[in-house]
Formats: sequence, structure tokens, C-alpha cells
Amino acid sequence: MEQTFVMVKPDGVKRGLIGPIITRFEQKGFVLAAIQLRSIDRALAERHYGELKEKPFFGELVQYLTSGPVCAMIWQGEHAVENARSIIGKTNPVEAAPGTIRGDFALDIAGNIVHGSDSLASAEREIELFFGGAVAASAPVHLVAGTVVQH
Ligand code: IDP
Repeated sequence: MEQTFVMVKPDGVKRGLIGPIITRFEQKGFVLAAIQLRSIDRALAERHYGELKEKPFFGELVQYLTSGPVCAMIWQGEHAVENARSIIGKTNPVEAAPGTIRGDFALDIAGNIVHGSDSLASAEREIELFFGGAVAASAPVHLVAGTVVQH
């Protein structure tokens, strides 16, 4: 079953939107395979958004991502990558349709509250970066001092 990487960004966590965002994914039919509340250092933010390093907003983006805790998750389901992007909505909240997460909860592209992998290859890379590889949806996962322990 396909898995994708989703992250509630620092502004989403600060605004108390972890719950509503998880609810959207559960209502859609996804199964939560792993979750961590954590902070991101500069090096991880730069690796995560490595493809955007030439963009003029890259510095602002790294600053944004490291400004507070994030909630990193692996969600599992049919066409997980595409279905997650569809309920998250367009990158710019101005263009994101009402009913999508960004369409309903965000105003500005620089604070669009949630990330979802844009391809299967990105999902695999990001799951490896944050969780050290795919996690079975039925396996209990504990985060011990920053290290994911699977049983
Ligand atoms: P995505 O998050 O919808 O996949 P990307 O184009 O990959 O969109 O951009 C990654 C993130 O970079 C966006 O979610 C947003 O936080 C930030 N970003 C994109 N464009 C801009 C911009 O023009 N100004 C500030 N931040 C931006």
C-alpha cells in the first residue's frame, strides 16, 4: 500500500491545527502509519527542501520550518501521494479550493501550514529522512530521544 509523508508545519502546530489536519486524513480513509512531534534543525530543513535551494524564498522557508515544532507523519492508502495532495490543496492558499486544508485554514503561501510529498520518489526520500524508511501501519512505533524504534 502506498505511503506518503505529511508534515504540519510550525504555524499549523502553533495554531492548534494538528487535530483538524489528522481528522481530514482519517476522514478521507488514510491510515496513520507513524507520527512524531519534533523540531527541525537547519540542516534537516535544507535537506528536506533541497530542490528549492536556488529559489529566492529559500532562506525564509528554512527559517519558517525551523521556527517551532512540526508534526511529521506517514499516511498510508491507495494513491496516497496524489490523494494527500488533493486534500491539502494548492501551494498558494489564495488558489487552494475551499474544502482543502490550505483552502480552509491558510491565507498566505509563506505560511501554508502543511506539507505533502509531491511524488512517490519524494515520499520515499522524505520518509527515509524523517523516519529512516517505511514503517508498517500495524507496527507500534515509539520515538525515543529522537530515534524511531519499531517493534
Ligand atoms: P508544495 O509545498 O505545495 O509542494 P513547493 O513549490 O514545493 O510547494 O514549495 C514548498 C514550500 O515552499 C511551500 O509549501 C511554501 O511553504 C514555500 N513557498 C513556495 N513558494 C513560496 C513563495 O513564493 N514565498 C514563500 N514561500 C514559498
